[in-house]
Amino acid sequence: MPARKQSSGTVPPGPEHTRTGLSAETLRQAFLDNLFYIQGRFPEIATDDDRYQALSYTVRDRLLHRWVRTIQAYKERDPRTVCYLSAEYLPGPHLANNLLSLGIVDATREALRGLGLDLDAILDHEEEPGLGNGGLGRLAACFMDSLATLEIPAIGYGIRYEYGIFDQKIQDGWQVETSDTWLHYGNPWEVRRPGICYDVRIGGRTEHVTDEHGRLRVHWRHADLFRGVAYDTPVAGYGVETVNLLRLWRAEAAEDFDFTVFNQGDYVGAVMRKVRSETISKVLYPNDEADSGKRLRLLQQYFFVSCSLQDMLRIFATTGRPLAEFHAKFAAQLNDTHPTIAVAELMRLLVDEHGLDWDEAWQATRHTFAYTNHTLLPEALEKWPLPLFADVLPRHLEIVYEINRRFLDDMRLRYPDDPARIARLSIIDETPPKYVRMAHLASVGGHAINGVAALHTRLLGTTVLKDFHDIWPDKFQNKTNGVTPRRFLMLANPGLADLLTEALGDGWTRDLERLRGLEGLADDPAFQDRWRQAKLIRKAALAERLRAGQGNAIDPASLFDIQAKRIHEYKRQHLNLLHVVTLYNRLKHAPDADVPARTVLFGGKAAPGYAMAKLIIKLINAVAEVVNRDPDMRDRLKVVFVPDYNVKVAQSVYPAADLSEQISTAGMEASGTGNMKFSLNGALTIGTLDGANVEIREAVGPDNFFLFGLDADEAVRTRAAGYRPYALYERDPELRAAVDLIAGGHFAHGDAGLFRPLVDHLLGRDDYLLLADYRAYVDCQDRVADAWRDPARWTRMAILNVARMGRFSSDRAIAEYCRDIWNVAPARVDG
Ligand code: 7GP
Repeated sequence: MPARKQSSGTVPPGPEHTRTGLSAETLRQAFLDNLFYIQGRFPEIATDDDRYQALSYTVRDRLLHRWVRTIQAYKERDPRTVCYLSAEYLPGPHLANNLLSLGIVDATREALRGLGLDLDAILDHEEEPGLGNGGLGRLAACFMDSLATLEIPAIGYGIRYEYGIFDQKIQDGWQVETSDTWLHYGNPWEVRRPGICYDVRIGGRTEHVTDEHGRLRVHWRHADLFRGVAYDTPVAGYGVETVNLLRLWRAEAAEDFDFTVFNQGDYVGAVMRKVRSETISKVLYPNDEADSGKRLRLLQQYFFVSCSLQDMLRIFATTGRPLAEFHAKFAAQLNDTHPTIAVAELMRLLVDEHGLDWDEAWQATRHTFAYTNHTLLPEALEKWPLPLFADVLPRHLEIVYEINRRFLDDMRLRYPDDPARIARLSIIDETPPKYVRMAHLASVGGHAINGVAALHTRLLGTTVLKDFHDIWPDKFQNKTNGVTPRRFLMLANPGLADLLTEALGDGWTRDLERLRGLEGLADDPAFQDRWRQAKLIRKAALAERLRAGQGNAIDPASLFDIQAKRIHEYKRQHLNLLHVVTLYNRLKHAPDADVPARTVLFGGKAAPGYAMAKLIIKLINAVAEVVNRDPDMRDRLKVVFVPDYNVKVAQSVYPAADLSEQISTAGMEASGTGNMKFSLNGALTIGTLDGANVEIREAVGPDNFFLFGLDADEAVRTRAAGYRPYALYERDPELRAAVDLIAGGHFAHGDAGLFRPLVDHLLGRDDYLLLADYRAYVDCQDRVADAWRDPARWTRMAILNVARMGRFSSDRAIAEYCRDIWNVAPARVDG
């Protein structure tokens, strides 16, 4: 660990409290206490899990102390508070991160060593909360880390899924999904708050009545009632006293029994109703596209949003301020459209339940919310079929209609002769059966709209949300994503982190721009040596992990060429494979060729219903099977699929990479964040001008980035000009050979049918322009190989990459959100 404030040195002498003390001795005592009093065990018979739990409770006690003080400080000072509304969070394992935040990694290691225990073995035991699919959920977790570290008052609101993202097994080369039982051993990091719970109503109908003052009131005669109970997880800032709150909602039955049913003697029926309520927070939907039309998904969204807003209103009531000032207390961020029903729900709560008039409520609502868009893929833009929406949320539909009526009336004044534009802007898509367009609701109902990289924000304003950009150009902002250097460098790559601290001091951990100080060392041979040494250690560790898991022997000295992210056609794992097959063909034809040894690693899950993505996984494994046992390869080419890619695995993958594959079709990856994590760990990027790659290349310098392929505008033009992939296939012998080998069944034990759907798509439509980019990609990979042959040159490039990654810290991203969107300031918590 980088040398930072370690407890043993800073705590004054004298007896320490066993629940707050930070010295090795106190930690050891607390650990043994917890082993005994929480787990009911003594060291000789304790299991891995007992040790993990005992240590986690030891750390949790220390967090709670700061947590309570943070809440007290916020209560006294009543600061504006960020509420991050997100259906997904992918925090990764908690224990190591909390040790790091508290500055007690070394003390804990020492405490355990005294008992003959190894901290890393205990850390390895943690089952991570997989409460997200990929980039969007991980971004939310990085943001929570940075909010706490920057001492910003913040609450993350979401859903406590009982089953998170599925576990991935590979059987016969195919992905097989098994259920994620992350709560099986209990979760020491959460505190259940039975007292913080809210009723959530759905269905039924509305009644419009005039009250005794002649005011029109709406009564919602709901059909069903659930209850959401808060589960709180502390989120500790790094090197500060702040501990913020991640509050996830679990669905329960509003009453333990349905008494009308019970009275009729149907005990089992009454219990079944309870079970049905709990299904709302049972499982995370595994697609990273929208699951349009899924009633349960809409219920999940409304459920967590309603609980969160009711919670915000409860907190607000304690300030004694008038409700029309709600927005002065809270800045609520909509993490994509999943929580967007919040716009209608806040209106409902303010108008129907709290009696505000519409205009006042609308003013508060618009100033509360802001919307982040994470994708341009049309299939991922959420729209709810109107009949479903009306059935589940009849009152909200009325509110959406009213919002839309007022909005479109304004727009008709602005565009009197343009009904087509009015139809495009409308929150309601009139195509039968009609839909509610959630991105439109978010755009109308908030004060800011942001994309997650410069290119993505530009495309958002010129394509998907162009009509909104025309009316409100100032509402659009760019907020390029960032990643936390704590988890993804300090925790994941302690060797490199130590080297950086030695060279620069430890200021970079909270001010990543300071990495720039490395530039002067880029050509220093001694520093380069140590740099390579640090990289080699992580590569050997990953190799060992994979050997232990799958029996794959891979050579740490080879070039580790890694693509790790969700499997999707637009991310083009199969373009990477076309390169692998091309290398394979070259080596088959010239077995003595002098090529540097390469290990190509893939990791990632495919949505269970996405057949083509699953076929790509099968193809990766099929190619691996043939390539890895072909003696002609002589260990110069290896292909490995790393199963069950999650945050924990990612932390061992990023530090081991030499080459980072960021090869999506230009214009399709909103930002990417893996690209930043790889680069921050000293991998060089081969990539297209897509998402944040554009800015990464700008930052590290074009000479230190392997660029290839069409840019976003060229991609559009290529498609418009009548793209014919087959002609490219015919023209390029290497491409043809690679495609033919796959099509002919070489990787399928002779079965020419297996990969036919994939090949047919490439030769027929090739929506993601693989063939258009193939030649540029393969040639660029040759340049990669050339650079790799020259270790001094490669290492220099790697050092410069890390030196110039400062702006991709999520601390920078969060500081921008605070300044430009949320208008919030730090509230320091004193120690
Ligand atoms: C992802 C984007 O695909 C990725 O490019 C970006 O870096 C990340 O969000 C964070 O902004 N999108 C999702 O994960 C997702 O689920 C559907 O998008 C709404």
